[in-house]
Amino acid sequence: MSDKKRVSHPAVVDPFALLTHFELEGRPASLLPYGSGHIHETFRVRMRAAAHPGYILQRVNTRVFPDVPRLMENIVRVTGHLRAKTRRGLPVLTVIPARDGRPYARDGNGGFWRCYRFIAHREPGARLRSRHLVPSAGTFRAGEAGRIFGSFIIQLSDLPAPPLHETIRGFHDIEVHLGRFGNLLHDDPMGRRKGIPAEVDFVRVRAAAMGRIRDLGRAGRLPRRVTHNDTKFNNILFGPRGGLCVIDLDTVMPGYVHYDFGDAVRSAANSAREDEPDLHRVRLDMAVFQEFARGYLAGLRGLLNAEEIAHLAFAARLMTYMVGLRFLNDHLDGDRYFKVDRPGHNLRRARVHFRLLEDMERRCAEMEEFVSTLAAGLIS
Ligand code: ADP
Ligand code: GN1
Ligand code: MG
Repeated sequence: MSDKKRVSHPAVVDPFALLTHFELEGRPASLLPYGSGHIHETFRVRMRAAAHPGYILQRVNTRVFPDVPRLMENIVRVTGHLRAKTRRGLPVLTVIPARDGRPYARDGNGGFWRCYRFIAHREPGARLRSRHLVPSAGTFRAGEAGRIFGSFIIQLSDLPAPPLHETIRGFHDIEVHLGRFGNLLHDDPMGRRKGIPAEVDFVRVRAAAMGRIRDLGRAGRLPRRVTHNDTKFNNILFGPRGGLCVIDLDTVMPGYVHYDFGDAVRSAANSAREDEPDLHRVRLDMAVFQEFARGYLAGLRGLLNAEEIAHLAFAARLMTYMVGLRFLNDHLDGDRYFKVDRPGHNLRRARVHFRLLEDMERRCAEMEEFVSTLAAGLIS
């Protein structure tokens, strides 16, 4: 191999050493991998002064977020705005700047790191603490989550111009994901297509119906708002008395409320884990769906118009389909996007979502009716 072609092995980056780049209060004591997010490498930093809550250090996934300066520009703007709007005593995600003033630091390998103040919160019970798990919400927490995600839209509804950067292009554009699916089936880079004939049919027979939000949006019938776009249930932190705050602000950008509503329902109202091995356990938890919807509309305080409300129940089906499809695409593509623990992990997640969608389809009249009755003010 010529010198030109030789790839030098990057030095292993020591996350603890990275901490010296940031303006920390006091001296760090330890650092351990933390949380169950699918995207970034996340560490919890504890300080020598035990009373200090510590920090979250993240190596940003640049395959998913290629433009970190713009990503962090969004997050600084959004957290600044939220801070001004949030009730005293409630936490807001806080970016810790690097010593050079930027909201991120670089390592010797070109990697991007960022640091947040650690927000003390109540973790799910020990039974639920395994990696990659999204615990089903329970009705109280579902209502809280709805209220918090709803208020989040209100709080950001007067974010001053300019518009936020689009951090992932076409993130919730179903045509983008279906297009990718077609390409992956054609190229079949891992030879996995033959193992998923039922899933291919499942995706295809529903594809046309899933364009509804996109089409309404294009026709100018849905307002674009600043939305969170990753309203997975574990992106809300809870304290002993209820919800504390929204985290994971990487995808806050213009979108439709349907994406937030639907993504939250598919994660909170799944009676089983996102990667549940026993598909018989996967069903829609209707009580959780209802409490989430109730909280969401209460949090939004009448902001949504009739057209938006009319498609909320559908949005739960759309996002269950879309997230399932994204997992399936990643399975076909060799598991390059979502973190996985084992071979077939993404396929398992896709199957769980497709099963959940089937249950939503069976019960869609009940879901639709609940939302319209709720919106009509007949349910307090
Ligand atoms: P990902 O995009 O990989 O999901 P997140 O930003 O959601 O990354 O962080 C992963 C996990 O780290 C969260 O689910 C949460 O458990 C924890 N976490 C993130 N930020 C904070 C914070 N500021 N305080 C406490 N825990 C946090
Ligand atoms: C990812 O980042 P995290 O783990 O909260 C993903 C979401 C998916 C979710 C599926 C930026 O969420 O879109 O719905 O996994 N985030 C990104 O669990 O792709
Ligand atoms: Mg997350």
